[in-house]
Amino acid sequence: MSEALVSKSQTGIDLTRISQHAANKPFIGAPVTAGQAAGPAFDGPLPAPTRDVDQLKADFDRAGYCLIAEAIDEPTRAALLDRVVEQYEGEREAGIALETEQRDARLTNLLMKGKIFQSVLLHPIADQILSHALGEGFLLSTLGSVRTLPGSFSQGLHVDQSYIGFPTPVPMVVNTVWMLEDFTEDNGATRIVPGSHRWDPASVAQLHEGVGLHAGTGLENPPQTVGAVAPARTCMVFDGRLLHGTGRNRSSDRTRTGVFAYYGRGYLRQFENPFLSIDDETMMSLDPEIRAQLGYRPWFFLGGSQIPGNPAPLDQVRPTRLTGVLRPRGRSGH
Ligand SMILES: O=C(O)CCC(=O)C(=O)O
Repeated sequence: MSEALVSKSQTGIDLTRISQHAANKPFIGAPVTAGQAAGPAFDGPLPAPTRDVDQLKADFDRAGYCLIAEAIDEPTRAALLDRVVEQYEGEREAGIALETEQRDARLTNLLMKGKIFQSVLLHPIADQILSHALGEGFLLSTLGSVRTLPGSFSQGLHVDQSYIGFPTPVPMVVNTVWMLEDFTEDNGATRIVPGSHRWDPASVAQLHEGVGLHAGTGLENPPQTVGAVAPARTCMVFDGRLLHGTGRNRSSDRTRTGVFAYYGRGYLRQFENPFLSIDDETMMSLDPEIRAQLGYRPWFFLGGSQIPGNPAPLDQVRPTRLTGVLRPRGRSGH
């Protein structure tokens, strides 16, 4: 991958030094300087896992994240973990595993890598938080996994929507983390800065100017962060403006595995282009509602088929009846 992905002039954020980082990670965000807090310390109790939807929405708004208790059942958790581990080993053996500065184990494009991954989508509670945060018609932007390994490094703090390049009064993207193992202080629980989604945009913009400092140096977890510590089967939902990053795994024998389903507003380009990343057979095997979340359903008049706002047929990968060149009888042309 070439050095510069996007220049500062295009985005307002200098991304020129994160090419390797960005190439290796499914959940892009410009890393920021981890040193000093750029906003007020979070005031109030940290969210605890719950299934109470009103509480979850309140936690999300207040702290920038919430924790859905027992979001998946045990057999699903075990099957997801098996598939992640097996797939990663397969990719490693094939010589195509992603190499990250953090030295953790990552997978992308999971809809292509097993039916089981559909089980973290269309979740009755998570989807309520997603529409609360992103409005109706949100899109699945990418589905991947991150497994920290004993000794793997912390990741640079970042916000998941930094490529947008300007502050937004509402989240443009939201990430969900499906914890397949306990997330602990020792094994690399995601580091977060509670309340940072509401920090003064100017301070956050300043932090973005700090792009360049990055993890992968064996640094300890950034000082102003807390670990998103929670038991396996919890789902953390967090605001795309929340500062966060993978934690350092300082255990000698524990891993920490999460599946990350990342969503954006219905009018925002997806991280992984599903029409280029998912083959036809897999696309047709998906629940139609998942296909709708991948972009088969228009968002108002955006993303329609042939006519603005016209939904694509859901019984085929691509519409087969497309109107091409037509002329009145008796007229010829080229
Ligand atoms: O692994 C984690 O806990 C966070 C992952 C993340 O933020 C990223 O890959 O951008």
